[in-house]
Amino acid sequence: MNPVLANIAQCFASNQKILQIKPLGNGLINDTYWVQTQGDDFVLQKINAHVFPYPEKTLDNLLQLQHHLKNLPDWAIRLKLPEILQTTEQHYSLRDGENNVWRALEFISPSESRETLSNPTEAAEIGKALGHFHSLFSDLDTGLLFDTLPGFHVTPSYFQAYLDASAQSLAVVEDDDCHRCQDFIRQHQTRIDILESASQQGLLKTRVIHGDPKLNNFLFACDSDVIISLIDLDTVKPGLIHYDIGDCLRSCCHIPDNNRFDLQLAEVILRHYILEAGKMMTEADYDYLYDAIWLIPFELGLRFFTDYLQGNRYFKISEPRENLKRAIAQFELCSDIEQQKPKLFNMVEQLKSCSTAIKTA
Ligand code: GN1
Ligand code: MG
Repeated sequence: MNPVLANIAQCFASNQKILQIKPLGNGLINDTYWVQTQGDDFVLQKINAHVFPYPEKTLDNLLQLQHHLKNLPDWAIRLKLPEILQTTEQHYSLRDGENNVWRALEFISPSESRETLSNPTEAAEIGKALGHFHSLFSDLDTGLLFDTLPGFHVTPSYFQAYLDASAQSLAVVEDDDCHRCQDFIRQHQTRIDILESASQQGLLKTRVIHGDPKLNNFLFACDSDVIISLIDLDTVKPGLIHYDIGDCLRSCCHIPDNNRFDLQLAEVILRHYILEAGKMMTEADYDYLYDAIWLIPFELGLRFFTDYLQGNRYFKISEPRENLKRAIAQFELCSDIEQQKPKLFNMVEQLKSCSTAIKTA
């Protein structure tokens, strides 16, 4: 066991003996560990301060969410959010000698995360869980949440960062793969501000969002299709539900072997999302669904590509071209979404009319 890590973990472990510390998950930003103790296990994380400029604020936001849930009856809550553990000195986080911020969270167990969806029942659960999350916090004042990551999912800001990076001397030599990415970005640049301009025009409402509802952030009960938790709450903040819907679908419906978009799964996820959260959705919310489904993978591709050009400072990598490959995969996914645009439009129209029928029944 790494003695430095063990020392930090012990600060959150009360008097429980620590048995083992293992890396947990495959997050690209924070360092996450599973701490096994003689008592309850917990999750230990070093928050990436280059990404989250005020790491402790992520905990303030989580406390706000927990507080909000305490005012709701138990039967109304179907998702468990992890509790924050305190240090022996009753702090929610600690700074180590190198000024890194560490925090510990409840290990929600028994549970499991999944990397691919294997059946429509799981997809339905994903849609329900995201809709339930949005509904649970739909009456939480967004002003109570700190913006832990300014500019997150604001695609025009990422585009500006890309232009700035491109104007400076690059950390890499441009090759054909780079040119493909650059061409793709150039061809689509007029669509970059679609969600932000709708938001600025007051067409889309700012609500409490998760920010990163990718498939492996939903925890399933073991050997079951039931979702019991939605984790990784650092990016919970005011934003558009479209960011979450787009992010959830780009992660759940991405077929990695060929970078195609699984329309059937998307339909199931969206239908169940709407069954849960449709009551808070407006006509305009439906009108921008296709744009969100296209834009969020485009944005992620742009973020990966910019990071590659800048020498991989943001996302963790295991080989130098990984961010370039990730960018190409996202852009190919976007192309497939574009190909399926008429079908996606039809699907949204049908979902909209079903939900109107339910609302007026
Ligand atoms: C990052 O660290 P992780 O994997 O939870 C990123 C998300 C991306 C995701 C892509 C704060 O999340 O926006 O969608 O990688 N989080 C942040 O895998 O930038
Ligand atoms: Mg995350």
